[in-house]
Amino acid sequence: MAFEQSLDQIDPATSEAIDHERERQESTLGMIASENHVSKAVLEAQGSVLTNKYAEGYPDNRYYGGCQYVDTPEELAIERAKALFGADHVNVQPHSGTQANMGVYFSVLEPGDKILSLSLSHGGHLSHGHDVNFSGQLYDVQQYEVDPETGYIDYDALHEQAEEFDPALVVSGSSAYPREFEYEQIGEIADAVGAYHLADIAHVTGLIAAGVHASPMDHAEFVTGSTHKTIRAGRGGMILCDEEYADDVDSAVFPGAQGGPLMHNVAGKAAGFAEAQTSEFESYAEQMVTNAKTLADVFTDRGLSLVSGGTDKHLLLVDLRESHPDITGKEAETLLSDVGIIVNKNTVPGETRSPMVTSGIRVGTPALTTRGLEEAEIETVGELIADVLDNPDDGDVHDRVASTVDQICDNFPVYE
Ligand code: DSN
Repeated sequence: MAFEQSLDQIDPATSEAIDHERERQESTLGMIASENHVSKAVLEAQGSVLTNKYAEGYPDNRYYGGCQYVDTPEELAIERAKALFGADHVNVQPHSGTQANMGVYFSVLEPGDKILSLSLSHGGHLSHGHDVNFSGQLYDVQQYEVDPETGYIDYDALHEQAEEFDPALVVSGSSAYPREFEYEQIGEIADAVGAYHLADIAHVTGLIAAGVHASPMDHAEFVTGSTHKTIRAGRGGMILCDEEYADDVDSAVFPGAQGGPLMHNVAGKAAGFAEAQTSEFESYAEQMVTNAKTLADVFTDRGLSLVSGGTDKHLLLVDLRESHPDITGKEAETLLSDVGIIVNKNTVPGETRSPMVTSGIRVGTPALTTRGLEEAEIETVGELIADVLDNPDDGDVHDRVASTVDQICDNFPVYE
């Protein structure tokens, strides 16, 4: 009976693709800043029979029968997130960070309301009001930028802009800004203009959970995040907020923006949050940042230019225009991918190339740190990256780099 058959019997092509992807993850150095390797426990939860269950509603208040067991992981995910982030109320049902932002917008904004957020090419995110995203189409969005000289957000300039624009919501948070956000200052700016403050901590959930970065909870009415990046839990998003917004947020997520929650992912969030409560996770989060700072030092020594001159977190944004004007971000991504180092091309502040070409690369340490790489190995990886960029046409260099990448991957397996 087909129902009893394994994936490779039913669908060999898909089965093979999964095997290849597992092998690709083992045999390359994943340095995409938003990616990580989840534990076997999180994989088990996400691959469980919870995928079969519909559970519209919230614990103890569902629209369908048979929800007595799915309530447990959702309640645990909520309680653990409350403890990790110091939140009054948590919703763990958003399918992604973007869905979490949608939930906040739908809870307190009307179409046409004003949002002030960081520009995508200066490190922001599509769901913060880019015109190709629902957020830019539904709301009246103005964006702030980093200071062109320093690469840091200029909070005085942001305050002036907020006074002039008079937004209903100010968004802090980013996908490619290498510095810690000053949540307190942004909260004060939002208060001064009568706006809500949404802190989107998607990239730094793990750093905040571990206490490596300060929590925005006291300075923002809403905090959103994705749950599979630095925090390494089940894939998806979450919203944290004060109790007074709890009902509005919950209704905005379901039934406002979503239907049935993905209970297997909610269970993955519960499992990952349990891991994030351990001292081992604190060490992991500290090491992610140490590794990124180590990488920044190597890159700087090798003449690469970093937006803002370095990093406070798990990622670096390399601006290639000065050191390698003839290599685009797209070409750098391909050159590195060919030797087994996986990064993504990224726009940089003042970008003149298209987002599909770009002048920069974003490089992150979450996945390598999960594999166990520390400063010594990260220094090697940094030198390998610089070697490839400095010798884009030298096959001997590329062969040497690829062989060292193989050795590192063999020495630091993900699951085996
Ligand atoms: N795609 C994610 C990133 O790479 O930062 C954000 O959603």
